[in-house]
Amino acid sequence: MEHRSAAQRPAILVARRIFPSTLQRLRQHFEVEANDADEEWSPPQLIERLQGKAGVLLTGTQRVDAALLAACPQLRIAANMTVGYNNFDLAAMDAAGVVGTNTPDVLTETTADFGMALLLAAARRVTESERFLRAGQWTRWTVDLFAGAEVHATTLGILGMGRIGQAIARRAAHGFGMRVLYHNRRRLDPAIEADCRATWVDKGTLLREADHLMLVLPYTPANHHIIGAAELAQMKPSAVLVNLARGGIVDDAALAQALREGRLAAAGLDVFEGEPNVHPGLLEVPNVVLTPHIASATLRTRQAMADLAADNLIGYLLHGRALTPVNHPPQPRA
Ligand code: 8YV
Repeated sequence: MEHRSAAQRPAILVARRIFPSTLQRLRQHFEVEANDADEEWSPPQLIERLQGKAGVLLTGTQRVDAALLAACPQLRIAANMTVGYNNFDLAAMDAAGVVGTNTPDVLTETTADFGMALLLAAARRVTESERFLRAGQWTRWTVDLFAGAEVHATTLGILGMGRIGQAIARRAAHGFGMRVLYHNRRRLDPAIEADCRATWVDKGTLLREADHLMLVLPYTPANHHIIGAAELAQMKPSAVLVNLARGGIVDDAALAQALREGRLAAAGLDVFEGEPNVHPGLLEVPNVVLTPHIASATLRTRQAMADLAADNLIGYLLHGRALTPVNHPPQPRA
């Protein structure tokens, strides 16, 4: 452990409540301002607390943009405790010389597990039938009571084939005997395709041929509403749609309408446009499983994410090297 006097230790901000063990480790290296009350700070409040801080640990909801960077001249690194980093304005961070980091790998398998959970729950009507049972409506067996959609041996379409997409493909192909089709900007290496037993197709083919569609692509302005009314219309009416990625990738209003009109069998959604608000149309339809952005939420994985974010702060501010940077500013702030 390095021992530095308070005057020598960089100051950092931890913007949301995290695990005590991670905070304790950060306190061994830094002057830490924490947010034990877990308040959600507005952009001006965040800027105020960032004064004099060289680093910040964020949970992905606070934006790091040109205005914040200009108002926080001592900030050198923003360490997200998330794999997605659409809260970073990377061009502004590059221009300001501020490094951004994320937490890849440590959440891949846990998040892929949850993708399968949402697919199975939506296809097999788990939450819908549980609500029925809890409401005391289950009085007798009937032959088609909550008969759902088949999952095993069907065709899974995966849009976005990064680490999480690949982990889902392996589960689907090896565990559920599914045929896996994927669409990604870049085709995967043939060895990875073989390991995932996945075949690249264009987006239209993916939409038309998938019995179920899983969305695991990053949110970028180009991906805004990449699944909207036109794309939903190309999908099979018997299909289940799962969104594990980010709100805004799906047009939630169009999805609610498709579900209401029976143009799609069901959906499993962990992310929403404008979350924590959920489109009222989605709350009204029974054939949708809704979860509050918890795909990475096991204690072990969240701990690993917090630790990796902390390691990025320690690595960069004390040793000049971030572990998992998402940008490389040409002139980093000193
Ligand atoms: C996070 C996520 O839990 O890593 C991501 O990109 O979406 C989730 O794992 C969420 O962003 C809050 O930290």
